[in-house]
Amino acid sequence: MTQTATPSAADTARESAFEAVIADGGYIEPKDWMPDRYRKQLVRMMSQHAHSEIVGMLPEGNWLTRAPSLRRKMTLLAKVQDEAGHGLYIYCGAETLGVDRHELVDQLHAGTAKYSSIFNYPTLSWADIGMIGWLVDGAAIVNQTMLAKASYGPYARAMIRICKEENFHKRQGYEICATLAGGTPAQRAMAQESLNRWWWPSLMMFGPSDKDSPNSAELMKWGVKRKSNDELRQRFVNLTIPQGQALGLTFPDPDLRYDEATDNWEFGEIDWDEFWSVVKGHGPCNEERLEARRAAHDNGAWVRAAAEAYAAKQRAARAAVAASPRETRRRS
Ligand code: FAQ
Repeated sequence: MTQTATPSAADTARESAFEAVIADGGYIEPKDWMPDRYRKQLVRMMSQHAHSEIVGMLPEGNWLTRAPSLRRKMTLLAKVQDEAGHGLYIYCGAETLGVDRHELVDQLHAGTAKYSSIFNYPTLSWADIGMIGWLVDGAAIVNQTMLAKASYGPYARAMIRICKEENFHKRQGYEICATLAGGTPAQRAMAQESLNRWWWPSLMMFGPSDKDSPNSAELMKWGVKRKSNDELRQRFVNLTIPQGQALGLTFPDPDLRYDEATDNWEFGEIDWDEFWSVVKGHGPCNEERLEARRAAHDNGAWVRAAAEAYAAKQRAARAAVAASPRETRRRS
């Protein structure tokens, strides 16, 4: 027979303090007490998010050598570097919860960690780079602007900074789409074909519908999520349809219609079988993406070894100075 320990007065007091901060809309900081589940949920979300930023470099990286002009190449290069920065930033944030980023990266390479489904689709044309900026960064901004109000301080602050850069990426992508949509018939067709492929996977980025989202209730109770998956998806659709119309492009959804009563763009049913299949590792590029990440990790082993050797040398030099007599220290 298992026995459940009765919580002590101290346990109850710290739990009440935690709940009070949440109820007040305040921030939980790394050294504050937090329930185990809260910590676990944040590690889960933040590690998936960090992995998404890192894996998300791959579809765009595919076009660095083929960007149509020097200007496009430079801006794409800067965007891909920004995504790397976001990943590192969020891994740091996750480490404030007591996990080691190497452990998280190992999970990614072992195929046991998740990352956003969207990055398992291929980039077949230059227009895809425009669509990723406009739609994928656009969806990420809608999601992350809310996460910037999350109850865990380091995550919320990371989101504020990241959203500023994602906004720039979105404009960059939209400008590519506008150029193609206003270009030759072939360029316009390329933009339309790309929108046809990226529209539905972009809607899937927001996760399963609320009724099938096992984590939402807990995350919303604790103020990590401030809006549900479906609410954010609807907001993204409402913002994006007029932007597509301004470009003269058509969305691949015969059920799309504006509902004046709710002021919402209603949309058709998402193919949830496709979504779960991609999440479970059977999307068009899942294997390729993981293989590329593993290879990058292996090829970067010498960089990590060199950085570690340099850090060890610096530590030894600092220790020698600290151990030397005061007189020698002043002269050196
Ligand atoms: N893909 O119970 P829920 C970006 C999983 S960053 C794969 O609803 P939750 C920047 C979910 O993990 C994009 N898996 O989960 C960029 C859970 O599995 P688990 C990434 C998904 O956490 C732009 C299960 O399904 N952004 O794009 C997906 O409450 C351009 C049940 O789902 C973030 O990570 C999916 N789409 O809500 C970079 C933002 N959706 O863990 C390069 C932070 C759900 O129980 C280029 N994350 N799953 O085994 C979030 O906001 C949330 O985690 C959601 C999912 C909304 C993604």
